Amino acid sequence: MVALTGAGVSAESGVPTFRGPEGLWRSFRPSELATPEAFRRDPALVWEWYDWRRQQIAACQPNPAHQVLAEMERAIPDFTLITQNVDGLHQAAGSRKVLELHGNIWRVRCTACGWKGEDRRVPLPEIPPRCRCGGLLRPDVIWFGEALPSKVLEAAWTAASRCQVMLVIGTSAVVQPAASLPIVAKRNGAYLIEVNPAETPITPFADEHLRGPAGKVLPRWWARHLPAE
Ligand code: BJW
Ligand code: ZN
Repeated sequence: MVALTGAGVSAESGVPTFRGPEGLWRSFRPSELATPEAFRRDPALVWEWYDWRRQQIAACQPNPAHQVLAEMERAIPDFTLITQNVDGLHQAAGSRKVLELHGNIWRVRCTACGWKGEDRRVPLPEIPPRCRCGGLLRPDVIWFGEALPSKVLEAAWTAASRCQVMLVIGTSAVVQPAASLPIVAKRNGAYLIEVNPAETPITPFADEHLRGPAGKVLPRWWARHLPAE
């Protein structure tokens, strides 16, 4: 079993989604904040935005959807959680193995020496933050036009092509290559269940569409499908 999550799974925790009426992209232009070009042009501006989002996320707790996914990992022997989210809320809920396709907002990476590490300070004391080597640090997330971490993508692709059931939760399924994973699963015979209050490009391929907020819908679904003791 595979679960693929997107920003919608964290919406009920208070983390803004990207698209939709209250999404981040209503107020901010992706090309000015979430591309390598934007960072080269104005690292301080990009870091101001990430520092603000880190402060928002730091105040958020996992919700019942994150918790149920952590329970699924404990209950189902072959379970893979793939997330597009960078907020770390799956790990905070107790999920141990999380394939993070788009990185993690709590990690930084040096643009000069390649050093990577965790930095959970909010707000950051210095913007833009610098590495010990003097190089500019960047958030260790994947921006538009950047390749996804190859090992993580490979593991996600393999899991998607082998799974019998895929849950697709809280993603608008428009950002590639993540949006192809449900199609890969379906093409290989998986049963596709979508959890989302809205329709997405995946809906026509889904065997079931559980319409509603993940924090309500997923615990109910799980209660009905709990594996026997
Ligand atoms: C609820 C809910 C509730 C609300 N319960 N649900 C092929 C075709 C066209 C374009 C491309 C293509 N291949 C690549 C591209 C370009 C691009 C792309 O896909 N663009 C499209 C937008 C057109 N892709 C890329 O650039 C990727 N890189 C790449 O392909 O590289 C190729 C390459 C190879 C080799 C060398 C070099 C390059 C990288 C994509 C990186 C995405 N990055 C971001 C930012 C991450 C860092 C950060 O957080 O700042 O990732 S963008 C943003 O979108 C973020 C998300 O992870 C991602 C997906 O969003 P998600 O999770 O789906 O959220 P929303 O907001 O869109 O949807 C929320 C959903 O929740 C909605 O459906 C709601 O209804 C629902 N919801 N409340 C359940 N309570
Ligand atoms: Zn460095």
